[in-house]
Amino acid sequence: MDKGRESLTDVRSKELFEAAKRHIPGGVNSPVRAFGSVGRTPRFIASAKGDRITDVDGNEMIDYVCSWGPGILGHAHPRVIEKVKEACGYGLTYGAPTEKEVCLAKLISELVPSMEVNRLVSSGTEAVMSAIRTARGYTKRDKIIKFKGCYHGHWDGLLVKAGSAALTTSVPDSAGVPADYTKHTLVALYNNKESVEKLFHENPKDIAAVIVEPVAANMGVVLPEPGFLGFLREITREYGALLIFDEVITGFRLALGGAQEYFGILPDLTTLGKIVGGGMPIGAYGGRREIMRMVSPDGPVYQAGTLSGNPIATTAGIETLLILKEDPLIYKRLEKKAERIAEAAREAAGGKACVNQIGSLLSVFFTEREVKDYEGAVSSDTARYAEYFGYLLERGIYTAPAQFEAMFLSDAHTDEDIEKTCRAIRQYFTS
Ligand code: KE4
Repeated sequence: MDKGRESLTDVRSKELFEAAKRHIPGGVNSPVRAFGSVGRTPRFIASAKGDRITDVDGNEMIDYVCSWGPGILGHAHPRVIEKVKEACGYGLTYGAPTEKEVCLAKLISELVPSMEVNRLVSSGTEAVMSAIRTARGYTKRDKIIKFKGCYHGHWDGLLVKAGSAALTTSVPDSAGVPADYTKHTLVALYNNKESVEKLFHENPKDIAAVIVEPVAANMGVVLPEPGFLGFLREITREYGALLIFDEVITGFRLALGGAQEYFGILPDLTTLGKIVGGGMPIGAYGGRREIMRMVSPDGPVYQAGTLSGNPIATTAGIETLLILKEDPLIYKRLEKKAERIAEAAREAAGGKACVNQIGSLLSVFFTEREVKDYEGAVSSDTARYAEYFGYLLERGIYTAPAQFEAMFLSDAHTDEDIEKTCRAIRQYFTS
């Protein structure tokens, strides 16, 4: 048996996957879960606790997906579970305002001061589409700038790719999205100031907002070049457009106040998801009062949601944020864990891979180039990544099942499991 290879079966996962494919598109409720880009049967998970997940065949694995970010405290944190169980006894949803929504709104404003006023929704996508509608309502402009390789959920207007005319035009990047729905979406290049300046010069009075992942984590982890976020802050101010930080991943992860605290750049609007719900479905968007008062029922921008701010989700979100607030040293601990893995991978890869890491986010790119932008990211050898993923999976390490995703650390990752992971990564690169 290969060093560290565990006797893993996936018989039950295979059975469930076949059954799932008969009733669910691709057998999954979100495409990345299908393991398509790593060419394997997805593991159907039965339970999770701390930094471990256990699949339906009984394989226990160290989890670096953490449900794509929400799991910053580790799975099934006792305090969160206890509060959620208690809340269930009072009913699951009322469709009416509750004290917990006031509590979470105040907590979000306290931890992310630029979100003076915020609205809860049920996903990051909903937060993004609502923030953009608000920006358009506030500025009375139609165009939006997004960045190639950044992902902001599956809202029609942002499912775009650069059109034939270089970057200035965009065309739908999904079937079912009418060209009309993307004609106001302009595509720039991450970390490329000139591509943004060009779009503003061509559309000086038409751009409602620039939306950006302050740390790109959907082309793999790509850090903003020094000064890039500050540049976006200035050019949007200069042209009267709003700056939207999509902090669905970075919110409460890079720092308690998210990327805007980490980099010291304040956007006009922020979108949140993942951690804000503590594992339950919550998204949020917010910003200055003068902008958010555009939102119904205060203002003319309509947005609504049956389960927005429901008492169970807000319970999980509040408890998670309180735990993070009570223990700000968590961010140093998280960063150290990620640094250990990044350093092990960098050393073992010996230039054969590029490892980007910031805070508790990291990606191993199978390219000898430095990955500082979209072009660098897509130069990666995705077949090598799939092989690396399988090597780790067979040794009980569950990392992102796609090159263009991030690895997530949690406070529950033990030193022993981090060391086991570093050992397996070293073995991969030297095997
Ligand atoms: P949701 O609608 O999936 O809650 O959030 C959309 C979203 C918005 N903004 C950013 C920066 C995001 O990363 C996401 C969703 N992230 C993906 C992972 N790359 C979720 C995983 C999935 O799609 O299953």
